[in-house]
Amino acid sequence: MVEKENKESLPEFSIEQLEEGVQHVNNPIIGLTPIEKRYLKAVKEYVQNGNNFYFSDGEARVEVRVVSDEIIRVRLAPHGTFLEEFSYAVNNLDQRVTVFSFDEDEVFYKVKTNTVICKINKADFHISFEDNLGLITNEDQIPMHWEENVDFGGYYVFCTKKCPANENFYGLGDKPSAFNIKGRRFQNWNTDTYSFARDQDPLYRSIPFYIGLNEGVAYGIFFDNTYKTHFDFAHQEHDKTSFWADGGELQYYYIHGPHMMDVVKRYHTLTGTHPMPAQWTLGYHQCRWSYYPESKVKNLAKNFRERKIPCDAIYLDIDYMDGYRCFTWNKKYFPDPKRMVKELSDDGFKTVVIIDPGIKVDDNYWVFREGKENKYFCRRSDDYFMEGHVWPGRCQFPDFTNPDVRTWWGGLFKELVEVGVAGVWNDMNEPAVFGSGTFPNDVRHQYDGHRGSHRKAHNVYGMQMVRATYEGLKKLQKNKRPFTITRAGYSGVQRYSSVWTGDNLASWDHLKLAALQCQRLSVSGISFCGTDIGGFTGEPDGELFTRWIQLGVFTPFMRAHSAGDTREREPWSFGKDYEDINRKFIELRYRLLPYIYSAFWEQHRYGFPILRPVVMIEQDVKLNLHREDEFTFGDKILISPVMQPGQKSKVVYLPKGKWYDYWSHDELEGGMEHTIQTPLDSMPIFVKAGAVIPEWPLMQYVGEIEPDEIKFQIYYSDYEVNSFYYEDHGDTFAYEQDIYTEKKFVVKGDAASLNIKQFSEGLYTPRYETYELKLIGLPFLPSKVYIDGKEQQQELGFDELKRVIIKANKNFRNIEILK
Ligand code: MIG
Repeated sequence: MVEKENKESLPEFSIEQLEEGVQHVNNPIIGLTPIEKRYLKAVKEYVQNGNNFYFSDGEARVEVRVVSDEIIRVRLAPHGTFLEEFSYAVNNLDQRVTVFSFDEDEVFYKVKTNTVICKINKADFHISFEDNLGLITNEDQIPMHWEENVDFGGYYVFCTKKCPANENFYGLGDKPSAFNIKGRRFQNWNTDTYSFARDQDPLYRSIPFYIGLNEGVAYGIFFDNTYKTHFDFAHQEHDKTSFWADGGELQYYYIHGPHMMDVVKRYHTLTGTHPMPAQWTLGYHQCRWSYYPESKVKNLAKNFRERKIPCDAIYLDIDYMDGYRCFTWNKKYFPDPKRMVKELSDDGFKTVVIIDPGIKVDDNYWVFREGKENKYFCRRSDDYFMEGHVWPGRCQFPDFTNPDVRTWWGGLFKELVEVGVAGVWNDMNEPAVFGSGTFPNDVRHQYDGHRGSHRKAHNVYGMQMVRATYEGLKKLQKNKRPFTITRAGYSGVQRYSSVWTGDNLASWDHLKLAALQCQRLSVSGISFCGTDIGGFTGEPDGELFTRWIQLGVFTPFMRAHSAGDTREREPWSFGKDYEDINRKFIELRYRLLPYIYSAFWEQHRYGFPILRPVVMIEQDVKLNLHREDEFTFGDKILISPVMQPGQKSKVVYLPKGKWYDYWSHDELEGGMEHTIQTPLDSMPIFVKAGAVIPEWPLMQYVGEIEPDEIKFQIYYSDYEVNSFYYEDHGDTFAYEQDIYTEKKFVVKGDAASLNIKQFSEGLYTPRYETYELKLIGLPFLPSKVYIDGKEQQQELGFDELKRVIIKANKNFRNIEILK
């Protein structure tokens, strides 16, 4: 909880100092010892080995690896020897490379693919990247450099790039700062930051990946280094961008664009995407620190059902455990957990429980004994156990970077799974320790056989914990999709878990930060994210809570949570008026679930981020570079949450094209701003013309009703638009064996007709037979409808919302609607 200055962090170098060559720096650890900063010198030779190219200045070597047509990796070995190939983040280094070639002229060596040329300047070892038309997208300002670390061994490693005047930057995970991060400096060191403030840095996660956007052309840099990393985006000097680390290898991936979307998709090809979540995990979740005893939990469940507010999951925070011992139950509060979980489940509620990494030092506690006997707990450099105080008192901590420990940990969930627990919430895994903040640097880790101190393992500790949890649940739950949430993480954590943004605050500024952080996480590879709706600490009033619920509908993970010392915080806690609006919006979430689920498929399968800030949609529009209110969920629904008290109206920018107001169906022209009325029971939501939006009938929880019909809202467009719709079993891994259906709709109209085509792919057969199609925005009253060539005898007329409703078989291929 306590924010602690990390002693080994470097003093702020001016980049001038870095440029002068050998430096004498006041190192905070060892006093005034002179430390030499070394730079790459002129290139003397090169060697090729397959898709790896090695350049040497006589001593230091640089590897340039062609990973794919659009991704090139650069590594530096100060004395010629590279570290062993290993990454927790990258799970697909051997991608398809079609053609690459090597070339040299007087000035440069050139490694070329179909789309990128990596140039190495022979005289000064500057590395640059350009596209196949010769446009330089990214180039070194000074050669890569390093500084020996006499205390720990290894090097501090540095890379400094040019920053053109009009370049802007995005990404970097969960930073609670303006969306465009130009002019800022950040570091990555996972930190428990209770009640964090705007611009506080670092927070809980380390995602050393950013997107540069200059004059409409984007590229990405993924600095795959688990040590404390630092990024300076033209903060210290307006024309330079630097990134550096306190250890490890200078190893980064250049990811070509030119669209931000391409960059993010390609980043996903390296680090993976989130597996398909179980459908229920996309419903509304209710959490609090803590709901206990059992009667309280049951009463909560009863309230949801009686008040008819949909809800899928109830969380048990740390008080369900016996003295905060993981994998135990407090039998006074929960005498028969299996029965309770079953009763909740009969009523449509999943039970999710919290787990912390700290294991109580207690020889009468089986988890501690097993960990001790098997030597699974972390140790200090002199072999003492790493001990620290957390909720249970004195604790030791499993070394999750050891694969045996991960297997053991995964198996510990056996009883919880037998009890019927449906999901596991991984907290405190930065790791957090009371007092000191986290582990000391000398703690040793197995690091999957690559060994390292806590300096190297700190930022991946939480990711490896949730990985162990995920993999354990996957085994124990047979073919069911595990549900995990984590607070800490490193790049690639999306393969194992969803993420919440940690201990935020009940304030209007934090509502803005929530929208910002979720957009940023989404473009940084972590789409399945959400915030504590209402704010963890402090007291929201009804208005703030309701506006947060509205934003929550459009965050991929939707959970209300609150600290133990706050007043009750359920959708009905602020009186009937608020309750009604909260219900209306939670119902909207449930109706949109098939659309939301389809967006998850696009993320899982193709690497499209779920939330897309407008700059990602129109990166060449100047004003978009700093916009942070408007974003889309998937590619068809745009929202602009209301984030100020008492706001009656809001100016909203819509990207080019035609849009419809979700509520009124009014048509709006994009490429401009509109003033939208924002009474509390509404929020600005827009749908792209041509969109086909699937909707479920209203349910109180996922699976309550097996729909006998799917409704689609079809928004008229006079240009062609594609939409995707995905279906599968909703809770198994059968989709990995192609048991799913991916549908594509193509919509195009003109003044007197509308054509809808459907294409279908995959092996899944849903139970329902028909579609109800609601046609919105038709510029004519139809008189004839043909489905697959047959004229239909359906009544055609506008309803009160100017819609025409028709029915069709789910397998239709072509619908013609004529004036
Ligand atoms: O030291 O488990 O961020 O969501 O409710 C606090 C109690 C520990 C921090 C989490 C919060 C959770 C709380 N936890």
